[in-house]
Order: sequence, then C-alpha cells, then structure tokens
Amino acid sequence: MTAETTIARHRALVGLGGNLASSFGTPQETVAAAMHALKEVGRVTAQSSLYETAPVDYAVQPPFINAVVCVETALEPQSLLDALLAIERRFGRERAGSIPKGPRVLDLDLLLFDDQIIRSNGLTVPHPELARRRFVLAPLAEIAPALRHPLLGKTMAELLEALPDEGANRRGAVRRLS
Ligand code: PH2
Ligand code: MG
Ligand code: MG
Repeated sequence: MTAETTIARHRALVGLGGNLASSFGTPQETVAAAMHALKEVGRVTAQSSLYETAPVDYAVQPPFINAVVCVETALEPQSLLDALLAIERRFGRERAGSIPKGPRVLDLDLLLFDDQIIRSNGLTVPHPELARRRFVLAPLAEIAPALRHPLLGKTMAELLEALPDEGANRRGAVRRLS
C-alpha cells in the first residue's frame, strides 16, 4: 500500500467569487490566482471556467467573477474552512465593517463536502444558498453535472435546469468567459 492510499480523502467543492481588485490584479486575475492557491489545501481535480455574473442579493455593486473548483483533500471540514478563510485574508479580504453580501476581493465558500450534511457554528454544508444561485450552479454543473445534492436528491445539472429564468438568477445574468 502506498502512503497515498492510507490518507483519508475527501471531495470538496469550493465556490470562488470576487468583484473588487486586489494586489493580484482585477477580479478576474484575483479569482484565477485564488484557484491556483487552492492547491495548498489538496489536489485540484477539476476547475470550472470563469464566469462574469450579475450581483445577487445586494444589487448595487460591480459584476462578480465566479468559478468552482473540485479538490481532493485530507483536511476535515472545519480545518478546510479555516484554510479557506486564511487564503481569503491573504488576498486582502476585509470582513470588519464590510456590507453583508456586498463588494469583496475574494470569497471562498465550502459548497459540498463528500455527501456530508453539516450544521455547526459558522459552517453549513451543503451551502444553504447553493440551489438558488445561478452563479454557483452554472460553474458547478460545468465540472460536476451528475453530482447529487445530499439533501435535495437532485443532480447539479437538474438544479441548474430547475432555476427560474427571471430576476437576478436569470439565464443571462451569468456569462461564461473563455
Ligand atoms: N456573493 C454574494 C452576494 N452576491 N453575487 C454574485 N453574482 N456572485 C457572488 O459571488 C455573490 C453575489 C455573497 O457571498
Ligand atoms: Mg459567498
Ligand atoms: Mg463566504
């Protein structure tokens, strides 16, 4: 047996988003750099395209760049979340005094962790907003269309298809780049 096979492996889906420039450059450059930084938490097995997306929930802010990455990790959920928050801080994320759901340089959200259901202080998995956000589901369905939501029982492709085509989550609110 190799050392590799003795390590507990989990599959985590991580959502990335940002709409402010950072020391890494434009939001597009920042999210691309953050996708690279996610190699620190495990083995990146898939990464979506970058998407330019209309802001949801807090409307008066610049468009976002969003993406989703799949990472195989030996970290348990809380340690993984801590590592994601540390990367956010390194990219210049300021939480104190910021507008909830408002502009940010980098947001890293733990969307799914194996088929685990977690409800603890500061961590809810699956991410509670996942199924109603096109800016999450479009990149998620691009890299993991057959992955099933552990609470809703539907695949990511089915959840994307079921989104109402109106309001902030309408089809045209999400544009795949490159
Ligand atoms: N994140 C939010 C609030 N609204 N809108 C888009 N398009 N993309 C985001 O990542 C986003 C948002 C809070 O996390
Ligand atoms: Mg978020
Ligand atoms: Mg977040």
